[in-house]
Amino acid sequence: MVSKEISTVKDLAIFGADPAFSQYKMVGVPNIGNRELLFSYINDILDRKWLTNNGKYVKELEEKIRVMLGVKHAIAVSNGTVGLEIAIRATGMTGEVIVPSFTFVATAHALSWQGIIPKFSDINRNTYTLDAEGIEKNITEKTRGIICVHVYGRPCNIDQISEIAREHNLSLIFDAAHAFGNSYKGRPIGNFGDAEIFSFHATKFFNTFEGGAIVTNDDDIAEKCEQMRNFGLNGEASRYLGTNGKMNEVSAAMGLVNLESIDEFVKINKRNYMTYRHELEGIQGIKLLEYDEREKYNYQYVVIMVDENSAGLNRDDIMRVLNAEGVKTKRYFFPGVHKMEPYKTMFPDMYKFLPITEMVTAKVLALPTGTSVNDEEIEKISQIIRISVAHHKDVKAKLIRDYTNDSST
Ligand code: T4K
Repeated sequence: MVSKEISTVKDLAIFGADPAFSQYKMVGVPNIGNRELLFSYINDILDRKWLTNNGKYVKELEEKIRVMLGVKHAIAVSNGTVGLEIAIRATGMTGEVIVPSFTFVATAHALSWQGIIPKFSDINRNTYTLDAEGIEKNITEKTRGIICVHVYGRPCNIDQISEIAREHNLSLIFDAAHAFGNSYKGRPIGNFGDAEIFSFHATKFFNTFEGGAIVTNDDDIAEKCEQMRNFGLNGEASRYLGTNGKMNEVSAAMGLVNLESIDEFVKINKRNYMTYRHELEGIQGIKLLEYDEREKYNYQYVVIMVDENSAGLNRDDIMRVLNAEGVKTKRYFFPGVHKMEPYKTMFPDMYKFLPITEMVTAKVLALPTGTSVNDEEIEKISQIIRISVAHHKDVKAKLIRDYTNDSST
């Protein structure tokens, strides 16, 4: 519910006015498709008494994903992180693997969890994905692979990076956690590298509660991934070291239900994005992340870059102003993974080699989108940002006063 009008700086909640939203508007609120259909599937699952271990719903979901993406193999898993871990092992990554630090921490943890050292490489200043030249510079005799992340669903420089991987004989995985349904040069994401991994976590625009998928066009990798997600079993005996990465039937049912609404979710996300674009236009120092109109996108992340020099406020100031209004933004991604443990201790000087990551992590802010926000609410959120920037001196002074008072109590 949007209540108050915001036309002057005194209308902002940080100055004591009522918050714009009585219930929090949040990033990552799940999109939920046809409930009746989901309940009927769950009843069927309960009647059939087959709850997990490659059941009917999992197989059906895998087949639908496979066809949708035009890939040879889609392997449903319990979550994107386990999907990464399995793919890392199945593609033979060991030693050191090049990754971005500008990503969700799971990308690096999936390597470290199995004793592989993540070698952080900087991102490109325009795309925020791994910089191809930087990758080349970071390759050493210990490097066995590259994991690139399609951050916010915007594809990496896939052609150039695939070429580098080929030249240096490195395994290549794309962390496509954000890029389900997106394309690169007109071809669906999922068709590149040795394997790509999706996350179907609740906060993703397409969710299976928890879940994910490994997709690949390589028969050998697919077979390994399938068996590794099931303890490495091939029949009764294990053939590989494996884990339990199976998706359960209820998650798969949720996936099938949400697949039916996926076009609707994208339509809503895109409309939200366009509304933000219109409403945020011309605000000094606020730049909306752009998507290349020639490609397909799910538009699940609406991200602004806050340039303090022009806006007079930094990203955290905007976050605090919005928070006071009942808008919970997310700093995707802050801090850089190199500043989190165990990496901070392992590589204390890493920040010196990641100047673009340092700059970008200080500026990005994800705003609420998806089926739980409407145009009027987006207009309100944008208006809060506009008024704050227009009166940045007053806002900054108030935030500093509040901060000083908070710290002294
Ligand atoms: N690679 C990349 C690049 C990723 O972004 C991710 C996951 C992975 C790999 C690993 O995939 P998974 O193993 O997760 O499948 C969230 C998600 O937990 C995580 O899946 C996601 N990336 C990451 C970007 O976002 P947090 O720590 O921000 O989650 P949390 O609990 O703060 O929730 C985020 C927002 O969503 C809040 O505003 C609350 C809202 N929310 C959340 C849940 C769970 C809801 O409204 N309803 C819900 O059910 O990590």
